[in-house]
Amino acid sequence: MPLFSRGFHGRPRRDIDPARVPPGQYVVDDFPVLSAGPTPRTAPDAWSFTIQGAVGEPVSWTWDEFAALPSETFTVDIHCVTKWSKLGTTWTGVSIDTLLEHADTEADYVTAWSDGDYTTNLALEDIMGGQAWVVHTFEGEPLEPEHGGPARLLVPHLYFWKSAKWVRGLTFTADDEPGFWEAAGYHNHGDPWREQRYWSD
Ligand SMILES: Nc1nc2c(c(=O)[nH]1)N[C@H]1C(S)=C(S)[C@@H](COP(=O)(O)O)O[C@H]1N2
Ligand SMILES: [Mo]
Repeated sequence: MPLFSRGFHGRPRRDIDPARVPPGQYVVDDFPVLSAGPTPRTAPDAWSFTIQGAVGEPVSWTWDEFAALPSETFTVDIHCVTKWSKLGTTWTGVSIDTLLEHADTEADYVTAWSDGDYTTNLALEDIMGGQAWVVHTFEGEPLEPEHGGPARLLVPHLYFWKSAKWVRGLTFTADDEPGFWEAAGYHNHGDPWREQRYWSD
């Protein structure tokens, strides 16, 4: 007999380190799907990734070329502005640092753009230095279309709307240009530790 019964008062959670949960968030075990529109289905052989805009020369990779770039497997916590957080998610993809070795720019901002017209804006300083990736694998499996497959941006230190699903490229811009949710009232930066949810935050 276990010394302590689990009882009927709710399932005890596996140990959650409260220091990993930003203010106002709760931890989920499932993986909710949040999409502003229908799920685009771009086959890998029709997929490419492009860096363009305020760059010396635009650069583009096909799926096979992208798959040949050095990749990383890493485990991070993700935080959605609708208040769920998921701890310890493992992804494989190419870091933005690796991609930017192929681009020449003096611009400070990017707009990530996706199949289905979604955009989100990011400062370069938020996506360099091992902070952001284009990922194609989740928990060792190809990323499901609902979660952004064949590939999505992952910027785990910002609210999850910055992690554009079905991402197809980055456009460098001299000025910071609000993306889809940023133009609709979400915070321009979106740091979960500072609860930067909406414009007024
Ligand atoms: N292209 C695209 N990317 C997107 C979204 C979207 O609607 N379209 N939703 C964002 C929001 S608000 C969140 S919380 C996460 C949800 O990712 P998930 O569906 O894998 O949980 O994707 C972000 N990236
Ligand atoms: Mo979200």
